[in-house]
Amino acid sequence: MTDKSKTLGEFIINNQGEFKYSSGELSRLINSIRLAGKVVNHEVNKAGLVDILGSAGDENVQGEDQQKLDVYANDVFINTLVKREIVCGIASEEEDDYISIIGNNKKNDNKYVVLMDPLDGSSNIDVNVSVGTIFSIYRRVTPEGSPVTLEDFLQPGNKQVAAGYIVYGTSTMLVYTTGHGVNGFTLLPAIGTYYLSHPNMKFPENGNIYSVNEGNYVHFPQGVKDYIKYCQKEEEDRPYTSRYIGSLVSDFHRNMIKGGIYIYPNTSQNPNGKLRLLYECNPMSFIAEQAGGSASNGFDRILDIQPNELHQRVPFFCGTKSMVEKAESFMKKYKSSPAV
Ligand code: AHM
Ligand code: MG
Repeated sequence: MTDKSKTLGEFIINNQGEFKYSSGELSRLINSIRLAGKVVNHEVNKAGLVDILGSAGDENVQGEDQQKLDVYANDVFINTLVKREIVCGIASEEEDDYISIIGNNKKNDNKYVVLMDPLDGSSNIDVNVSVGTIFSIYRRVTPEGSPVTLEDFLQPGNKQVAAGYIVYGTSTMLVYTTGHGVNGFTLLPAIGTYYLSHPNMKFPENGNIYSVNEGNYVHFPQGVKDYIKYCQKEEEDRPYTSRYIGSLVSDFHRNMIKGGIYIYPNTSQNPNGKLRLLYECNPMSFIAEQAGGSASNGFDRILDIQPNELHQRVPFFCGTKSMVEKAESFMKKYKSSPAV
């Protein structure tokens, strides 16, 4: 069997031995995410056909409008994980607080917690632009069998045991890592099976794409302004190409395949940036590093940040290693100056 005819199900079983404390629990968990992803994919794909678009009328905990599909995706992932009783806790970008899961036997022996952004880039849904699900998995740090606590969720990204995303794009792909490289699987919708289409994904050594919302330029820190000017300068292999979808999963996915950097910096209005450390930046950083890339807050490695709250935001520079290092070198010039 060639690698590419391998299904995700087969891949999970074949690679189960890679997990240090393998008991099949993590494999079952990834299987559940695969299943929930298919359900969400089905709904996302018919979004233009049914009356499901528009705001659900609620705001999420960050005060942003929730689209109906956000709510739907959040429910699908939570229900799938809760009903199958394979995690002890869940934290979601769409929930105010974490969820502790007690099994039917009123005891929970599961070892893993999941943190997720069930539908990232949701402002793109009603214009038919790709969106994605991002997930991050940790072993709990509190004793098994007891309810989870905040401590189980506030772990630095370097403690992740697995992370991944599903991109609902021109085709739907699930890309994930368990710390042994990154593999991408494409969904064949007719039969509902994911095939290993992108084994051992790696950022190309050099990149020439920069992805940043340049409309916010005036509010960027001087280091980012200077880096953008560097990207645009006619010299050596530059100017680089600018590509910004405004959907993190899609921007990251393209940059990982073609070579590029994604930046969401701190701005004068948002001193910590926009993206969430636990639901977006940590999982993407784990994947980036496993694919030979790099991720930073402009100064330090994202995966080494000790989180202090669930919905914490952080500036994000992620992609081809040499490009992230270059951007950091511009940031460091102004380290002692005010952020903006
Ligand atoms: P969301 O979690 O509310 O969807 O926000 C995250 C999204 C990212 O996918 C995207 O890269 C970024 O926000 C775009 O923000 P902006 O519109 O400010 O450029
Ligand atoms: Mg998001």
